[in-house]
Amino acid sequence: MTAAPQQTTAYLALGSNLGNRGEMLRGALAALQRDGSVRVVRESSVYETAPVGGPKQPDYFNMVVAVETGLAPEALLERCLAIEREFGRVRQEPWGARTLDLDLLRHGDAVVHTERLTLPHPRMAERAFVLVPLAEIAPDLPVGDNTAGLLAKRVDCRGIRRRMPLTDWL
Ligand code: ROI
Repeated sequence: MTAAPQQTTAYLALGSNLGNRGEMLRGALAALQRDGSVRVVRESSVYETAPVGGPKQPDYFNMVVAVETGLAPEALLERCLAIEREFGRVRQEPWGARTLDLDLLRHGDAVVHTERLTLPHPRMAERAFVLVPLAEIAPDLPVGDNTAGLLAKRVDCRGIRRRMPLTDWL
């Protein structure tokens, strides 16, 4: 028996605005947990959100999950990118519509600045479609000099509609 690797709590943001958006989110969570190295421990509701930035495109489904994982940040990023590919994401125009977007927001207290990965995620403090679901599951989580809960109260929430927990709804 080898000892289980040190577990870290990481936060992931999921988004989809093409195809069956709910199925995409649910499939992504199943794929993440497939080999036992990632376990979803908290799940926000699903929010339907107006697109921010980019070309004209359909509304998104967004949610945030907390996971426990022994994977290091780069390995977890690789896993997210592989699942995006599996769900048919083709990176076409930047900021354009996508079947699945899986972003790493935080990995414990890791601070990472590499070409592929910046942690904590540099834009999470500005994005209502991330802050609102994040505040639902982790209001005290630090985001910059603030907390997710405080920032979610201040951010412009127009265009963010709470749907329901993924499990109740599909
Ligand atoms: N807008 C919303 N509402 N949700 C997203 O997940 C999302 N993702 C993006 C951009 C194009 C910035 N806009 C988004 O990458």
